[in-house]
Amino acid sequence: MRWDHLLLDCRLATMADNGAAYGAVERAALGWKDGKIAFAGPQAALPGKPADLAAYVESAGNAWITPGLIDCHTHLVFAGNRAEEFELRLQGASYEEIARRGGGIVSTVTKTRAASEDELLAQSLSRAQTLVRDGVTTLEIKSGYGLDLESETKMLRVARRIGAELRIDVRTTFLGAHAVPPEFAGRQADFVDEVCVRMLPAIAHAGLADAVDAFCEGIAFTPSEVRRVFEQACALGLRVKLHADQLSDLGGAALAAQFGALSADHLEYTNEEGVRAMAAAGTIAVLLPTAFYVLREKQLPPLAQFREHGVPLAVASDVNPGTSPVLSLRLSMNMACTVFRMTPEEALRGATANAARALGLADRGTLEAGRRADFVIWNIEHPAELSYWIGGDLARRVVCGGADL
Ligand code: DI6
Ligand code: FE
Repeated sequence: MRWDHLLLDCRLATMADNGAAYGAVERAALGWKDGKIAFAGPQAALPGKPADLAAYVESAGNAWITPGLIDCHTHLVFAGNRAEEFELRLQGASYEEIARRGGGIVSTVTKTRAASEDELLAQSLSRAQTLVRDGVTTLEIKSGYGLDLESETKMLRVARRIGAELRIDVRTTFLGAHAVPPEFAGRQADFVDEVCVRMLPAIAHAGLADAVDAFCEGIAFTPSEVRRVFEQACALGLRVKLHADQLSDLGGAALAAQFGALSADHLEYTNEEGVRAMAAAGTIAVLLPTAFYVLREKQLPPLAQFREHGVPLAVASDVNPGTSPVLSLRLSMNMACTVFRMTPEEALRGATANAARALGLADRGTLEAGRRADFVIWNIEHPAELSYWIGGDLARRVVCGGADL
């Protein structure tokens, strides 16, 4: 039962809780078989001679290796872009004003509906490819720019096809309650009905969604509307997540926790009661600093309270055409440090171990025997560099499920 592959002379940032910063193990080895890690630890502890242990043995030349990055919150599948809206915002219009005028999310809906499935794939694939080159091996993608059953399923199929094309793991999230589409203007309750009664069951039965999300906000859906969506999701056996407290405090974090949400995301305006509820429910806080930066928000998420109450922190890109046209998870990690004052170690844990938890995935996020062989070999001298450099070509080799990408 030899391993497929063994890397010697590694420096592992395992991100496991082994007492060391970054879960680091130096003078280490990493072996894998059938897509799973067989060994991740000190080279001196290898259970035999390298040549006897694995079919293929090579030296990593003392390079740093981390778990594959996990981008646990994106809206990466969409058509067109919103550079015009960017210009309007620079002239003083706010994100909310643009949304209320029928721009914003709804303008992306028009383009996404009009695009064929292949067009949508072509436009979205290159974005995903860019993330992967920067070290992403698991990518969450939300729907929410279709807003009718046919277009939402088209988006989710495109998301799955991205995973197949790039040989990464794509997790899909149904975000029907993202915005009210034009044909339901003035009939928001009817649209929530449509989401709950028609779209959710069809998407659940087609097996197209791994989770369900909603946008709880003054310009989007009320807590009681979100509650309806979540009740239906839970009845269909799907876990939930929530865009919560991004622009105002509607008690979104506590609402998410009440439904045992995998994560609550954004959280700039979350109050202490919400933080406590998340801690008690084991809900992960997904922080999205690039969206905060693009919107030039002022209210910082309550980082000190999350730490104090032991709420695990994840960091994601929130790739979307309106508030986060970012194509590097590492840039979001950089901003998590510079803008939110997280440490580089918290940022890396947020894009690996805690991002896995935000997706309900227990089989990845750290370098440990039995986990998926998803990892990145980096051109760096210290793991803090992953948050320090802005841009750059740092990933030397990206491996997903034991296969080189
Ligand atoms: N919050 C976000 O950050 C994105 N969606 C959401 O609910 C923004 C989506 C967009 O503006 O297109
Ligand atoms: Fe988002």
